[in-house]
Amino acid sequence: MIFKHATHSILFASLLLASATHSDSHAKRTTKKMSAAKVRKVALTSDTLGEFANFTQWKEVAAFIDEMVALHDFDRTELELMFKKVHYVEATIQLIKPAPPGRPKNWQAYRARFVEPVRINAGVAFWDAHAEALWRAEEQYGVPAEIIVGIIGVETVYGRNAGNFRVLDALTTLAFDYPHTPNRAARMEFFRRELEHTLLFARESDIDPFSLLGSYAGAVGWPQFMPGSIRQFAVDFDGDGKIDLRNSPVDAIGSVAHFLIEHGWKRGEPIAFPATVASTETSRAWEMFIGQSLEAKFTLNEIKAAGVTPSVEPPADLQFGLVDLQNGGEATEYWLGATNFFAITKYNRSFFYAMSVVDLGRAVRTARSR
Ligand SMILES: [Ca+2]
Repeated sequence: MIFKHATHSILFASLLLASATHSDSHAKRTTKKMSAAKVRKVALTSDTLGEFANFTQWKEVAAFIDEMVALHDFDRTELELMFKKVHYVEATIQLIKPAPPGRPKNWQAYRARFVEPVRINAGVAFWDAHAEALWRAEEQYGVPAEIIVGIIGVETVYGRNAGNFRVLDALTTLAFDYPHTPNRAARMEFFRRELEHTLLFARESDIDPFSLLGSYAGAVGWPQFMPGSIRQFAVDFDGDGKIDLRNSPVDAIGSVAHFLIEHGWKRGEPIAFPATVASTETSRAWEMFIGQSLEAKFTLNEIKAAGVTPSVEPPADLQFGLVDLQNGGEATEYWLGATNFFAITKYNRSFFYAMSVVDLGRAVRTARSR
């Protein structure tokens, strides 16, 4: 569940501009201080990730503490003690920065990173180990096992890449020292709210907030839920009385299915249909369906009339959106995405992501049936 919807070229240009006018030199100082030995240590253990930044002396952190005390009745002294122990993690700043403009988007190259033998074999083992929970999630929520298997595989290779950053460190760093991008204010606000959710989740679950580990962006566990999503959508699917997405793959399975249902997944409905588009200059009316919002809101007749031809005839009573999967210099692939396709894009707002989930899930199911 990571967020990459910025326009790369614009972002990169303004990053260069921003670095010249950056008044808070903290980020730069920490970069310089990262010796090779330090970097090596950072890579080895989560305990040593980052360094003390005295966050309690940051004006914005003090304001955040005021807010938490006023809104949620947190104990000020406890919060101050906690923020004294939070580390500044330069790596999160580097990793959150958008990639510099590079090669054009390439679906086949993207897909090859996720639909490959290591991940497929791990998916078969995961499905075998958790067949009962996957079946139960499918029964209860109507989300097919292969879609849950696809998501957890693309997210973390079945728990192998769940991340070792302390969520408190990552979120505090991003909430108060986000890199200077055009959407900086919105991103900082987002991470502040996630930090708030982290504190609330820890209190509600009676756990030490420092015990939560996750990605550089604060996404937790096998399914990489942000803390806000944990509070809203995660479920205790193994029935042990607590939600633990890092140590309970069964909780992860139920939570992924519940997330999809809450984002519009419809039991029994199809996901996507391959299609071709009219190619003459006079018949490119279908281009109006490109770059629309992430929902299926057009009738089949509307889409066909604009020059899109499904290769397999979809049910006429469903609505669709046009999915374009660009392949660099090669021909773009087109699909008609139904509501369930767009439900997957709510997990990560990317056509490439959603289609990789579908393809990995199918590849695992096929491998398992051999
Ligand atoms: Ca549980």
